Amino acid sequence: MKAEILKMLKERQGFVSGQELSDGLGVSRTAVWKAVNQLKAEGWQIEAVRSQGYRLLGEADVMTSSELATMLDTDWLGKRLAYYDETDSTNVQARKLAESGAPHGTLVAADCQTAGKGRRGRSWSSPKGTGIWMSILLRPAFSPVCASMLTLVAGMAVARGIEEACGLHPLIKWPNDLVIDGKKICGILTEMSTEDEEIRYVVIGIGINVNNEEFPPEIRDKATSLRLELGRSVRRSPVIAETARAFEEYYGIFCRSCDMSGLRQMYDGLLVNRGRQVCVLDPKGSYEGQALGIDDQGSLLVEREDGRVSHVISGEVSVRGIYGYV
Ligand code: BTX
Repeated sequence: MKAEILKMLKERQGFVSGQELSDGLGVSRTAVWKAVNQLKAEGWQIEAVRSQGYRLLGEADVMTSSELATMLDTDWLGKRLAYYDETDSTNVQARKLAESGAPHGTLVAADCQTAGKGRRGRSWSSPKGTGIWMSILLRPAFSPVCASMLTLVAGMAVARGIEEACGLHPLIKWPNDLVIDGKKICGILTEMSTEDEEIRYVVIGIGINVNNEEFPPEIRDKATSLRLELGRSVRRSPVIAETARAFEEYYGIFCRSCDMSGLRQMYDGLLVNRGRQVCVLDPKGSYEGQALGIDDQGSLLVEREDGRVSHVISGEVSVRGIYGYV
């Protein structure tokens, strides 16, 4: 009911009477009053005037399940929503939900993570009230070998979501980071559970720095946030909503061929490494070359000095810029 009240208040510039809300929702005026009080407690500024009703005063950056539910304009992503004020890791929670039968498209989001995960045992800084820490649960029918490409699909969706929601243009550092001005704004962690060569589920974890004003010393030089780039705060739920919408679109294109062929050109246009000298840190021997773009399987194409082109597979190696992180 909170989500519906919020929607009605947002749609109206002025006051909505308690009677109108209670008639529209088929509940008592006391129930409306209680729900409005809960919304206020969540941080919404709602004015209540005895003879006129309720009016939304400002758009706060509150992230609650009712706020997210009103913002999401998707066909299947986020129809089931799990929201936590605080949790260890949304990927961990999404995996638990998957194990207990949660459906394809379940979206898990948190205001704060106490044990946010990066790749290979690294941690992800996820302080309260600052960022988007969310995971998408998928139950695809395609083969497990295709799953790593979902990281690339998600990266494109986040780039578009940020652009639509606040006008910034992040680029992708292959395969799983988004950067603005050479600094990391987003990281993506894709995890999968398989059985008998089939995918049971995939969890795509997305961390976006939104309103962080500072970072822990060890990442201060290489991390940034939308707020630091724009010089103003940004509401998180529209970024989530735009990202979810873009993800649905790109995932649909991906599923037609189960490879990057339909998205490759767009991906290459977002690739920060493209045309740059990179160092490929391969356990079998590091080498340098020029990043050309990706192939249909999502591998990074790197042209070496002797003209040979290597297809770098994500997960096996790291790619660094010659003069720094990108
Ligand atoms: P990664 O292993 O590529 O990056 C992790 C590294 O990035 C860390 O070792 C640190 O140097 C740096 N780092 C840590 N926190 C931040 C931050 N907030 N901003 C910029 N740099 C940072 C990238 O792993 C994948 C991260 C996925 C995070 C999401 S959040 C929702 C979901 N739940 C979860 O536990 N993880 C994912």
